Amino acid sequence: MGKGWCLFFLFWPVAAVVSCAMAPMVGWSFPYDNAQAASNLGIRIDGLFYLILFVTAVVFVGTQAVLVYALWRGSSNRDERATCTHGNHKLELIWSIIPGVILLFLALYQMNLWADFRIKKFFPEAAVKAPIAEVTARQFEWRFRYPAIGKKLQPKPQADDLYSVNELHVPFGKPVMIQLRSEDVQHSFFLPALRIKQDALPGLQIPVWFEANKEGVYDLVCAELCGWGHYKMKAHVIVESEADYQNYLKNLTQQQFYDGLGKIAANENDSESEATEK
Ligand SMILES: [Cu+2]
Repeated sequence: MGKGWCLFFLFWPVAAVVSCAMAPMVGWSFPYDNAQAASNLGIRIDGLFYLILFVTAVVFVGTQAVLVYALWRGSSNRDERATCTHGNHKLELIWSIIPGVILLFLALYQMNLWADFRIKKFFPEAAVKAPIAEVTARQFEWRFRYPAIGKKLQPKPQADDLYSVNELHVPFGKPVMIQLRSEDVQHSFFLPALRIKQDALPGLQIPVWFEANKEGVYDLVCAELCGWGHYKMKAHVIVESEADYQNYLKNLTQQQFYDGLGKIAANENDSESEATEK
């Protein structure tokens, strides 16, 4: 093999490392221009991601360096011949034990985060006691059912529940929980900016909690190929102050229970009260 080929095989790993290092600068990394995750849990998940990226990067660079070295040495001295070896016990042990130890470390290291994210026992108590909404995924939209102001979300729909489609409002700076359902096929509730992702399965009600740490409008998408209109399941989560959130619920209540005669009815009451005053 000529030196040209050595350079060719050197070029690709170098290009991979350089493009990876540049990714955050050109917006190829995390969503929203590589902004920090919009939830505290998301920031911890990013930390785990960077740790795994670091470990895999070290292994990748190390193995590629050895490969290029072997190619270069082989192409430099035509008299030197490689020897064929088989079943090197020592090597087998080294490359089994080292990855095993690394994987075991990662498995143990992420357990707390996994528990906080997925196991209901570890969810913040306030969020578990008062889920803010039931989220129902269906072909092809997201439906949200909030309890009436001052009431708790019930498993079955209530007459005074509030509804919205493709727009979920939540207050920021406090943990909130939703009950996730699917009306038909398997969907997946994905908030990229908050690093929250949970499958929605027919017949199950799955609790999902998150705590948004920044106000903003974030994408809510379906991360499961759920049918021809899968791409349409693009909704928004509006993270706002507690006051704005309460206002939203009030407006929703007014809109939803407006019978189309509200103003006339109010005028009638006025004239009646005027009549009684006279
Ligand atoms: Cu879907």
